[in-house]
Amino acid sequence: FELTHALRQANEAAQFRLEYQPQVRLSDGALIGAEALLRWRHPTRGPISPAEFIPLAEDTGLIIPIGRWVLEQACAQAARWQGQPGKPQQVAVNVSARQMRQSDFADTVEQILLDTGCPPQALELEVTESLLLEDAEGAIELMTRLTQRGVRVAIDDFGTGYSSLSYLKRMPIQTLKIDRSFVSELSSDANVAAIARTVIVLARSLGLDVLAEGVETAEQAEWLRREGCDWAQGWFYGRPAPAEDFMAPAVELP
Ligand code: G
Ligand code: G
Ligand code: MN
Ligand code: NA
Repeated sequence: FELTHALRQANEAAQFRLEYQPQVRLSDGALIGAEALLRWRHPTRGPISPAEFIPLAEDTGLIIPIGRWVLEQACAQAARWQGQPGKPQQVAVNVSARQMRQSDFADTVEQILLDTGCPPQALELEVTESLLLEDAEGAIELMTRLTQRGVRVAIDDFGTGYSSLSYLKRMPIQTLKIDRSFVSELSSDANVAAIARTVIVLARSLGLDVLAEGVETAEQAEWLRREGCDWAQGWFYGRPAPAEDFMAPAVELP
């Protein structure tokens, strides 16, 4: 089995699907959006994790057509969900640094929004800290253009990369996503809890929304809500699912 060869054919052979994972407001459990996650099922090898094929797609440049397909699908889905009760009104899409460094990335996003009828406010782009560090000026320019359109930008996996706090105040971003490695150790490691608490305070001080990833238990959700975290995502609320199976999590009354 040759992964690069298989990956090259995957898009044309319609082996990709998107799944959507709910994101909720911690104060009342209301659905606020969903993250689109790419899934690849190979006819003989079965499901292959993005953790395995995204790095390869980045190295080979295949992430450009694949990432474009993901944006088109996610925006089309967000447009279909607009105004539907119980459906996400905002969709978050992971974009890799290589994609965003394409000189026509902003044009591509704007064209896809037009073609699909997706309101810019319904799209959030999840970028990683590495993008910001590699070419800070370019990233600021790009994100300024997109956010002026109304597209939201989130920093994904916050705290796991080479964070530079000085960039944060210059970056036109709206959301920090606390990496799930912090959430999973909240109750077992006091230092991790201190870091998570500090990220929440940092985000709020900068006027950013903060979302905790990988929330699996009611205890984690309650701790995060108490500490002032705005939003959460994780198996406690729902697993990633195809759009047609998407179910809003049952609202938890406090
Ligand atoms: O849940 P999951 O195993 O799908 O995610 C594994 C990793 O793959 C995560 O880091 C996630 O950000 C990344 N990923 C999932 N979908 C996409 C996508 O469409 N584009 C990019 N660039 N990364 C993705
Ligand atoms: O890096 P990114 O945040 O885009 O990755 C999302 C990844 O996290 C996906 O692989 C998704 O399946 C996974 N994920 C989502 N919710 C949970 C959770 O509650 N627990 C764990 N362990 N993984 C989760
Ligand atoms: Mn993500
Ligand atoms: Na993440």
